[in-house]
Amino acid sequence: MLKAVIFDLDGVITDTAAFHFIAWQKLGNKLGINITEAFNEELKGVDRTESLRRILALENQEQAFSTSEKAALATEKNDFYVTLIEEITPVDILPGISELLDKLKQQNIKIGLASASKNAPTILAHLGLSETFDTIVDPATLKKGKPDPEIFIQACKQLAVSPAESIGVEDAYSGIQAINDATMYSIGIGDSKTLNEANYVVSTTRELTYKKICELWQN
Ligand code: B16
Ligand code: MG
Repeated sequence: MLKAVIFDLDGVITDTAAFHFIAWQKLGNKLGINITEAFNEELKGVDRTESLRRILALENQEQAFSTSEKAALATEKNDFYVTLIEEITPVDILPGISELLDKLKQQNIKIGLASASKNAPTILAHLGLSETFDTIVDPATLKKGKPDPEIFIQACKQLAVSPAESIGVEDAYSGIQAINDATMYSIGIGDSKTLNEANYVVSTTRELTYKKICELWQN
C-alpha cells in the first residue's frame, strides 16, 4: 500500500533554479568566474558548499580561499538569494502540484520534503504550503548529500513509513539515484534520457497526477 510521497523542492514543487543562478552569477562576477546557464543546470540538487566548490574549481580557485573565507562567500551568495526568494508567492507552485498535494491529503497519504535547500521552510511558507507537508528533512542534520540515499531514508523515518511503501519525486539525476538507493519507487520530472534510471519519468509536473501515481503503484 502506498503510504507516502516524498518530494524534492526545487524543480518539483517550485522552480528556484533561476534565483540560484542570479545569486551565483553575482558572486561569480566578483570572483571573475563566468557561470553559464548550462553549468547552473549541473548545480541542481547540489548543496550550497559543494556548489561553491564546483564554481571555484571552474577557475582553479579552490585553494585560493581558506575554509572560513569559503563559508563567507557561501553566506554572501545566500544573503542575496534570500532577498530574491522574497518574491515567491503561491502562483509559483508548479502546474498540477497543488491538485496532487490536495488529493494525497484526501487519501491520507503522507507528504514529505527531501530538499538539499536550507531555505526550504522559507520557500514553503512563501508558497503557502507549510501546513501541507507532514515532515521536512533538515539537510543540516545529514552526513551526506544526494546521490546518497540518507535524505530520503530520513524522510521515511520521520513519517514512520518504510521506503517500500513510498514514492520519491525528483528532477535531478543525483536525486533519482538517492531515491533508488533508498529502495523507494522513483519518479523523475524532466528529460527521460537524463533521468533514465528513474522507475518512471514525466516531462512536466502537469503530468504527475494522483491517477497516474495510482496506476504506477498498482503495476
Ligand atoms: P540552499 P533541491 C537544491 O534544492 C537546489 O537545487 C540547489 O541548486 C541548491 O544549491 C541546494 O538546494 C541548496 O540550497 O543554498 O538554499 O541551501 O533541488 O534539493 O530542492
Ligand atoms: Mg531539485
